[in-house]
Amino acid sequence: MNTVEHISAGTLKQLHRELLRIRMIEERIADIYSEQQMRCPVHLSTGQEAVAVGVCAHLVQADYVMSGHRSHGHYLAKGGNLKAMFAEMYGKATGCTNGKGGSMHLLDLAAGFLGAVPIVASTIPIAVGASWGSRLRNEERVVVTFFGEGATEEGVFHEAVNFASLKKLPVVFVCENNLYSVYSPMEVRQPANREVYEIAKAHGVAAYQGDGNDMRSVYSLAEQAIARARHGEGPTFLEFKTYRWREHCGPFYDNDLGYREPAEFEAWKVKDPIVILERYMREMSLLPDGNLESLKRELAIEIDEAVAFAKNSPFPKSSEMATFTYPA
Ligand SMILES: Cc1ncc(C[n+]2csc(CCOP(=O)(O)OP(=O)(O)O)c2C)c(N)n1
Ligand SMILES: [Mg+2]
Repeated sequence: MNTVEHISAGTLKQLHRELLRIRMIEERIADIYSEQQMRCPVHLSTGQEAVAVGVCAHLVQADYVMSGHRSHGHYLAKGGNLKAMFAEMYGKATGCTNGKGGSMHLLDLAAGFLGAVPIVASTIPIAVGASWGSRLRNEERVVVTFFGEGATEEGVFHEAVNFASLKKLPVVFVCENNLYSVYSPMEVRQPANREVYEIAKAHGVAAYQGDGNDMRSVYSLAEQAIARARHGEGPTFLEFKTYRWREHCGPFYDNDLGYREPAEFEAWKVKDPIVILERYMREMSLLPDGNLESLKRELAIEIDEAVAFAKNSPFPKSSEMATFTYPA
């Protein structure tokens, strides 16, 4: 795939805003989690946000996105409602799944966010099925499914990629390879010298690898993959190398557990996707310092309002415990 060098100034500013927004939202979650009012587990994507933003920038409302346990960035980048997300995490009736799902079951049909499910790899076949269903109904849409590299170790991943390849479905498989599945590094899970994206190639799917911390790399690869899908050229698999900063599950850091080296962590922190994008934008004179402070203030107010909305919302009624569940 060619790299597209030119991204307009307006687009760069939008990408930067969304990147910063997701970072600030998840950092707020980390800050307030210890209040113990948010009782669901949280899997933060701090450090990985550029993948969500750079991919979803090419989607329209009618397109579908699905995700897994680490889904906040994907939900928000697809246009999910922030107030409904916080309310969901507080278990409130105003939450995007009526307060019954929590962080790992976000869903916003109005935004085309078809849902997140924490069973690793489970949404990959659902996304492919949604795409097949759209084809049968003559509805034109691209479906993007986000997952970690651990999901490629589940059998259903292969079945789903094979079927999408066979039917030339307009699906983009987006793998965020953050090097770990919980505490297990790649060395103990997959043969040496195998690249994850090569697995998709074996199923006859176009597959590419990019730098998940470089917004421009993500944006360009996603632009081409989504254009291929829209033009009937079939599925694409994109593997983005990236790194989760915080613990696998929860608001803290877990480097003290010893499963990853401090030097590795520090090297990835230097590659902060926000720092990389801001450096480029400053070189292009697109980011005066003053503007950044007012942008941060504006985003902080939006987050304050969403948290207050969530805290002030009612819990679901006990008489509604079984609604929207199966069997109801
Ligand atoms: C089928 C299944 N097996 C195991 C788990 C427990 N589990 C939750 S997240 C996770 C790690 C997944 O790693 P990866 O797909 O690389 O995503 P990451 O957490 O790194 O973003 C595991 C094993 C699960 N939720 N579902
Ligand atoms: Mg992983």
